[in-house]
Amino acid sequence: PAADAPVVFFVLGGPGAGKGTQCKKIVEEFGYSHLSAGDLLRAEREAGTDQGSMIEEYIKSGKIVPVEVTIKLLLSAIEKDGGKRFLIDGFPRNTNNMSGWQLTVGTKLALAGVLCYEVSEDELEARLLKRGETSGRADDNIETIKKRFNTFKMETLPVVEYYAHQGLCTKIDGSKSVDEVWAATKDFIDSKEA
Ligand code: UP5
Ligand code: MG
Repeated sequence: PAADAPVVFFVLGGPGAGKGTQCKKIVEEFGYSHLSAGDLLRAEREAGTDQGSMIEEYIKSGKIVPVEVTIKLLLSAIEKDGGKRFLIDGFPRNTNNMSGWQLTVGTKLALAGVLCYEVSEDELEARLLKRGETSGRADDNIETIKKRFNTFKMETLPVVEYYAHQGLCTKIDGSKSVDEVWAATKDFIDSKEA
């Protein structure tokens, strides 16, 4: 990447691992631009287009939306934002997502690291069911939660392991309190800013 290319951190972890919660805190403390792939897809779904109903089907069944759709949303959000430091939350979720990113973004943005929050399924399930009481999210129900876990294990964990092999992945215990997870997250970002 060019020396002035914007930097990107991917933020990964199972459904409900705290990706969004911690990204918000990074934004407050360090002023990064936060793009949640899931939030962008949920917003696009509201458009009420054919693509919107297609996205809804994928989200309700805990499956990964075709990469062309997600990348298009991410790239237009990156461009619109115009920032220099991005957190991309919940992407890439499979190897197809990774190659799509490589092909379309290539070296225009510099991948500076991958944060991965680790939390047990029991804890994730409890968090998501609790959130489901008020979130209105189409995927915060027990059937979809199980499917999301399956997709995470089969498709996203290999991505995490790939980055770990590259020495790019920092794993953080996400099962502790929000403040404790934040302390570890802040240390990580501090080390990158230094
Ligand atoms: N909470 C957070 N931290 C806590 C802590 N330390 N202790 C106790 N509670 C904690 O947190 C989840 C809940 O836990 C909240 O109630 C929070 O208060 C509490 P949150 O910060 O929202 O966790 P997050 O990891 O962001 O959970 P989220 O549900 O957003 O994760 P998913 O990965 O499931 O959702 P996402 O929005 O990324 O994707 C949804 C769907 O979109 C996918 O399943 C897929 O169908 C589709 N998608 C794609 O197809 N492609 C993509 O690239 C991205 C998404
Ligand atoms: Mg989220």
